[in-house]
Amino acid sequence: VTLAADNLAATVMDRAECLAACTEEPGRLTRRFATPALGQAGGLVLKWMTQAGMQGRRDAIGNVIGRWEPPGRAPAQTLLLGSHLDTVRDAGRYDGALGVLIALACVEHVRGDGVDLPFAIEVLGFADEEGVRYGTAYLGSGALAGGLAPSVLARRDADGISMADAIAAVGGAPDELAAARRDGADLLGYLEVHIEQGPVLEAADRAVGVVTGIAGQTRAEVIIDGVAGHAGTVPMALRHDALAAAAEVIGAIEARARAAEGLVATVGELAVEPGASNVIPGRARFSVDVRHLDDAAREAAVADLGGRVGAIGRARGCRATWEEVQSTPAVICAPELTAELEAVVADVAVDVVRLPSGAGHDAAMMARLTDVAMLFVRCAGGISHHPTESVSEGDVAVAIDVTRGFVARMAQRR
Ligand code: HGY
Ligand code: MN
Ligand code: MN
Repeated sequence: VTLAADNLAATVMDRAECLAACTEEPGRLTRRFATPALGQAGGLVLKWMTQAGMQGRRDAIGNVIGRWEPPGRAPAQTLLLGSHLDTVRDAGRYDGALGVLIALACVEHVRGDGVDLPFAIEVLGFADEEGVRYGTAYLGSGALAGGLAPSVLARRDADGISMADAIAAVGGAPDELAAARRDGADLLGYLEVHIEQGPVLEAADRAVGVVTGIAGQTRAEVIIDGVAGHAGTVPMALRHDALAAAAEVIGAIEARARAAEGLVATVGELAVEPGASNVIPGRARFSVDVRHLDDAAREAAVADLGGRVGAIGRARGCRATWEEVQSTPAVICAPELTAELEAVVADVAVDVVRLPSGAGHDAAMMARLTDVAMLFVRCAGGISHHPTESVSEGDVAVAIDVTRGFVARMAQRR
C-alpha cells in the first residue's frame, strides 16, 4: 500500500482490509492472542512502522511497538498512541486495528511533513485486549502497565494450552514479562482512538467524540455440577439438572441487570457436559460479564449474583460456584489530557460530543501507567463485535486530523 500525505485515510482503510485478512478462521475474522494470525497482523504493522521510519519491535508478550524520534534528537519524553490488534470471534475489522492504523498515519504525517516535535512518539499494537483465548482482558496493555499477575501464565485455553506455552510458541518470552513493564516517568500520556461501538455519535451526527470515562468490568465463571442421567427414565422431581439450574441463574443475571440503571450483564459462553440430547446435563459452565460506570453499583450486583448462584444451586441439589476471573475498575480519562483533545475536536469538528465508554479499552489498563485520553469514531449503527462493523473514510480522515492536532498541541504545551 503506497502512502502520500493527503490520502492517509484511504491508506488506513486499505490497511484495515489487509489486517482483516489475518484470521484464524477462513471466511470470518477471528484473531486471538498468541496465534499465527495475530503474528501475521503484527508483521504487517511492523513493516508499515519500518516504512514510516520507526524502530519497530515485539515485546515479551507479543505487543508490537514502533518508536519515532525527531531526526537527530533523543527526546526525554514520549507520547504513546495505539490500541489492540486482537479481535473477538467473527469480528469487525475496525475494533482495535483502527486505532493502531490511525496512530501510524499520524506518525507518517509528522515524518512526511517534517513536523519537529520535542518528544518521541510510540505506536502500540497490543497483543490482547479482548481476552477471548484466556478469559482475561488486557494482557497486552497489562504487560506494559504492570497489571499482569504472574499466575495468569498458568491459565489454559479451550485446548488446554497454557498461556506461557502459547506465548513461547509464537516466539514470545513468558519468563520476561516483568521486563516488558514500561517505566512511566518519561511518558506524556496515552491517546487511544477507537470506534464508539455504540449509537451516540451517529445519533448526534458527529464523526468523533471525546471519551469521559471507561466502565469497570467484572468477568466471572459459573460452574454448576448436578447429576447426569437418562433423559427418559429419571422423573423430573428426582433430577439435579445442571443446565436447568444454569438457565435459572442466567435469567436471574439478566433480571438483575435490567433492574439497575446503567448496569449491563452478559453470558457469552456456555458449555454443557456431557452434551448429548438424551442425557440430563451433569455440568454447565458459563461466563459472566458485568459492567457499570460506577464501581460500587457493579460490585453490589456482583455480590448479589454470587449469592443467587449458590441459592439456586442448593435449591436444586446442585453445587454451583461463582469464580471471579478478573475485575477492572472504572477509569476517568485524565482531565488535562482530555482538555487538550477537546480543544482540538472543537477546532476540527465544530463542537465536542462527550460520552462514556461501556466497552473496555486498553486505556483502562494504561491509566495505571500514565494519563489517558480517548477519541471515539462514529461507526455505522453502533454495530461492533460483528462482521458488519464499519466506519466511513471521511470520519477516519477527521480522526486522523484530530490526532495530528492533538500531537501538535502537546508539542506547544512543552
Ligand atoms: O469487551 C469489551 O468491552 C472490549 O471490546 N474488549
Ligand atoms: Mn472489542
Ligand atoms: Mn476494542
